[in-house]
Amino acid sequence: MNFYEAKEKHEELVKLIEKYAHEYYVLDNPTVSDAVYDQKMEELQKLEEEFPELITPTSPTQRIIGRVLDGFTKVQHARQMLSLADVFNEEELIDWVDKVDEALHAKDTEFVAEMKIDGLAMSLVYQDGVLQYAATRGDGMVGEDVTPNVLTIPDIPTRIPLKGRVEVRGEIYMPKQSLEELNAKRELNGEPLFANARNAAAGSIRNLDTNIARSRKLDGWRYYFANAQEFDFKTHFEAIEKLKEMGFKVNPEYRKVKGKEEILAYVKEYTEKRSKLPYDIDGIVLKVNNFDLYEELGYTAKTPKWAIAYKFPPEEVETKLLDIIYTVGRTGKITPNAVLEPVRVAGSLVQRATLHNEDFIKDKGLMVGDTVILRKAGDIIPEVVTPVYSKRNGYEKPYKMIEKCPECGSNLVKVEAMHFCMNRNCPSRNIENLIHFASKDAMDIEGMGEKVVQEFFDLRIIENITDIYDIWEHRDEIIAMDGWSHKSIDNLLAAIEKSKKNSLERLLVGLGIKEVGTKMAKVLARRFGNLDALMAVSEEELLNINDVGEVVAKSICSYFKDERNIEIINKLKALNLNMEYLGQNKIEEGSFFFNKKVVLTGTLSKYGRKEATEILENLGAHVSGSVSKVTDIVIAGEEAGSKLDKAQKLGIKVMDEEEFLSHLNEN
Ligand code: 0OW
Repeated sequence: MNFYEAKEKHEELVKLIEKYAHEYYVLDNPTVSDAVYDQKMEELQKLEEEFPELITPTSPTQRIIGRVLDGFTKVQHARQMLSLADVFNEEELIDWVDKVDEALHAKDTEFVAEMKIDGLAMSLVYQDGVLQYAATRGDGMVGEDVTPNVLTIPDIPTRIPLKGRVEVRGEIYMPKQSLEELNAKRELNGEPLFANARNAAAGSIRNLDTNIARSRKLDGWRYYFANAQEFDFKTHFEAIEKLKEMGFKVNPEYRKVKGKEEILAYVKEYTEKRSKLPYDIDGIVLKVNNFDLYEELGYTAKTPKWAIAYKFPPEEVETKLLDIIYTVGRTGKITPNAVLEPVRVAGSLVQRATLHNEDFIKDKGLMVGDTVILRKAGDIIPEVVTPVYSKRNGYEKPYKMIEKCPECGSNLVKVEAMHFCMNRNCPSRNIENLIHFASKDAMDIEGMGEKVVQEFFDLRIIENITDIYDIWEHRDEIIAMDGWSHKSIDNLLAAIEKSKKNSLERLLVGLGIKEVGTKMAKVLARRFGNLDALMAVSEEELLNINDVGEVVAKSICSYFKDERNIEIINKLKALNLNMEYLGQNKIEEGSFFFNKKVVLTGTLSKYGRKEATEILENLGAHVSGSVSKVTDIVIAGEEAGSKLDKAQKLGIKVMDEEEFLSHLNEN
C-alpha cells in the first residue's frame, strides 16, 4: 500500500472508530461489539506503525497512550471566551429579564434556560471536521492548550461532519461519583482531599501526566456554538440541536422559556432537582434565544448582555452542635471547632466547622447542644451561621472559653481576639510543626501527610522535626504496623532522604519562622544564598531588604537567637540537609539596581514588561507598579504615560531603555 492509499485508509478507520466511540459513549447505544472496535483500533495502530507520519495528536490511538507533558502551550482564542454576569436571587433575575425586554422594546423575550455546570470552561476548535485543539478559558483572550488531557475524555469527538472552522464552548466537569471515588482513594493515601468537583476537574485537566487526567474520569457538556451564525443558524436553540446532531454531548436539561412564570418555574424545578443530579451545578443560565438580538444587547468587557447566570443561594442545612473542641496551631494559637452531627451540605459530608475564636462564639450566642444553621460559604468552607433559637430546650450549655491549653495545661494568653498557648514545648505545637515541615509548601515529603505524622507522633517515633530523619531506625517496627508494607515504608524513607536536597527556601518555610512564608523564604534564600549567612545577619541589614519590615526582621532575628532552634539547625546540618539556595539567578549585590525601587513605564523594545521585571528582581531591585516619592528609578520606554510625568514632577531619576540596558551589560 502506498502513502496515499494508507492516508485514505487512515481517515476511513479514524472516522469509523470515532463513530463507534460516539455510539458507545454519547448515545450509549453501540452498534458493534467491543471485539470489532478493538480490531479496528488494532488495524489503525498497525497502519500508523507502518506510516508514522499519519499519526496526528487527535488520532484515536493517541487518546489511549499515557505521556507526561512538559507544559501547556498558550492559545489565543479567535473569539474572546466570555464569562457570565451573576444574579443571586429570583428578584434580581426577573429584574435582568425586564431589562432585556426594555432594551429590546419587547415583551416576553424568548430565552433558553440551561444548567450552570460547575466545572471549568473549555473551547474546542475544529477545522474541516478535525479537532485542532482544546483550550482553557484563561483570561478569556489567551488560554492553555490542554488537548492531550481533554482527549482522555472518551466522548469528546475529534471528528465532526461540518466543514470550515467550528468553535464550540462547553464545560469540563467531574461527576459527583468520580469525586467520591477520587477522594476516597486520596484519603487512603493520606493525600489532601479535593474540596469540590470544580477544583478536582481543574486540577486534573492541568495535570501534566495524561494517565492521571484519564484516571479522574472527567466528562463534559457543550453549551455554545460560538460561530453558529456563520452557518446561518438563527437561534441558540437550533445551534444546540445541531451540536447534538454533530456528535457533541449536550446537557439534556435545556429548554425554551419565556415570561416570569416559566422562568421561575424552571428555577424552582432545578433548585429541587439539584442534589439528585449526578453532576454539580451552581446555578441556572438564561440565554436570549434569537441570535439577531445579540448585537442589539451587546457586551461588557467580559460578559454578554444577552445571557445571565442565576446562582443558587448557598445551601443551608440544620444540624446539632454536639461539642466545641480546641486545636493548638503551630504558632500556639487556640482555635475552637464545632463538633457537628454529621450532615451533607453542598455535595459533601460535614462534621466539623471552625468557630474562629471566643468573640465569634459569643457574638452568635452559640451554646453546646444548640441546633444550628450550617452552610458552605463559596461552596467550600463550612460555616456555622446561627443557632435556631426556636429549637432550644433549656439543656443547652452556656459557652465559656477554656483557660488552659488542652494539650499541656499551661495558662492561655489572650492577644486581641485570639488565645495562645505560650509553651514552646507544647506537644500539640510539635505535631503542627511536624505536619507543616513535611507539607507541600515546605519540605514536600511525599506520603508524610497529617495522618502519618499523627501516627508516628503518638508512637513517639517522632517528637520534633529532626526525628523525621531518624525514622529509618524504626523501619522494622513500622513494617509491623497496620497499613504499612516494605514498599510503603521504603517509599516514605526515600521521600525523606530526597527532601535533604531541597533548596534553602523550602527549609526556611519548614522551620516555621513566624512571618516567613513561601514568598519571604524565597527572597531570603536568594538574597543570602545559605543558612549560615542568614543566621549571621543583623536586624538593620534585614530591614534594608525590600519587603522586609520591622515585624519580619524582629521575628527572624529572635528565631535564630533561640538556643533550641540553633540546636535543631545544627542537628539538621549533621544530618546533611542542604543549606544552600539552589535556585537560578542569585541576586548580585554589586548590581546598579540592587535594592533600588524601580518603576517600569511605556513599552521597551528588547524585553517585555514581565521579562524586564524578572531581570530587575533578579538583580535585587524592587519593581512596583506605581511611582511615589520612595521610587528610586523610573525606566521609561516608548509612549511612557502619566508615570513618567509624575516621576519628573517628583524629581525622580528617569532612564530610557538604552541606559537601562547599559547597566545590565555591567553585570
Ligand atoms: N457553566 C455553564 C455555562 C453555560 C457561555 C457562552 C456565552 C456566555 C457564556 O454551564 N451553560 N453557558 C455558558 O455560556 N457559560 C457557562 O459557563 C461560563 C463559562 C465561563 C464562566 C462560566 O463558567
